[in-house]
Amino acid sequence: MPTIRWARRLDRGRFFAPAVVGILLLAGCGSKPAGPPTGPGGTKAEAPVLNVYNWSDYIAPDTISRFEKETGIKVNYDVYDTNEVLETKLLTGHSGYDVVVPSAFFLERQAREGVFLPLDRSKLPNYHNLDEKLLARLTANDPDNRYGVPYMWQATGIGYNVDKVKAALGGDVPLDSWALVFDPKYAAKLKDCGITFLDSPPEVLDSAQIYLGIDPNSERLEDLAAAEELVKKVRPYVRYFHSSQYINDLANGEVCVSVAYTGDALQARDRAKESANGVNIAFLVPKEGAVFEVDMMAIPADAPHPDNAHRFLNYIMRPEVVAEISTYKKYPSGNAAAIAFLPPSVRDDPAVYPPPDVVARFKDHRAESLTYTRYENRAWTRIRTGR
Ligand code: N2P
Repeated sequence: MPTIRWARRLDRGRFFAPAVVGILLLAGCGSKPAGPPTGPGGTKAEAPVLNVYNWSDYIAPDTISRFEKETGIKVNYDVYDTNEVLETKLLTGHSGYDVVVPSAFFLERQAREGVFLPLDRSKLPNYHNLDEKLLARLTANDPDNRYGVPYMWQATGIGYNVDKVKAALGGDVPLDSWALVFDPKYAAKLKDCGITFLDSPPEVLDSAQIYLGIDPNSERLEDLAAAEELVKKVRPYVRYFHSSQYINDLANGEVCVSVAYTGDALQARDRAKESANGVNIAFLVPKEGAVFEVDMMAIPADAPHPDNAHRFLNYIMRPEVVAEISTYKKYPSGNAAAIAFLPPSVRDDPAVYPPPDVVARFKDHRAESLTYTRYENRAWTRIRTGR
């Protein structure tokens, strides 16, 4: 029963884990409620429900409904737009979610905290479709690829309105560099047409460190201070900090430069084209480099429906299913077999699948220690509040 209640809460987009724990305690079952009956093969039969928590703007329109139709499993689908929001829920526990999608460098430390269930590969026959080179690269974050299945990948770079930026900067246009947002000389000129930053400390501070030539994986406090100082200097020119609002705002010309995830900037490009509003959006991976991220589907250790979760992961690993997500959302997937299912307009778009010289500028990210993150969060609060 509690599972269904949780699902209803998720349906409404509101979810209060403490309230659920309270209900369980009041019912006199502090740990687990009596489980559902045992099914054939000795495994517990799960309720036909799946609670998915994914990034916003990160799935195709029919992905979920097709899974529901095929399996009879009802999916409660919730979204977030920062790793930080997801992490708070995962570290608190009892999130109620069956599938979550942290970036690999977040999954790395969450796994150390015991947050995830090891994947059961026997339930993932489509696993062989995944890109082996990417899987090997990911073992730095997820040894033996134990907990995560790569979903989509991207760089954190700059989405911009080509015409407005050129108009604001005149002939002096560094359209290949983080200087566009981190050099006050340029940021001041772009203030009026609108600069936005992601609302995530590592995304912005690591990008600032890359601009400064500092290793973004550094945990030295003087390196953090250097990034803080840099971002504070341009803070007066930043219109807002938000990690998804910029898609629409770039698309309709409300803002002109966003520190952005690749696919989100490209969605803005597509939305502008569809509405034929004359807005021309491009994405740049700065010459100094950019943080490379792979978002990983994983199953929380306390997921109420781990079998359904495996079925969902296996479904997403079908090449034609994930290719459709890449087609709609302009993110390359971690599925090598999916490439054959992409329309040429996506497969051959160098902004979606960047050429090797651009990929060479991607910087892998390792987990931060929780202590360093605390310092980083304090710096972020100082930046955001302007103190
Ligand atoms: C989707 C953003 C996903 C990329 N809107 C963040 N890792």
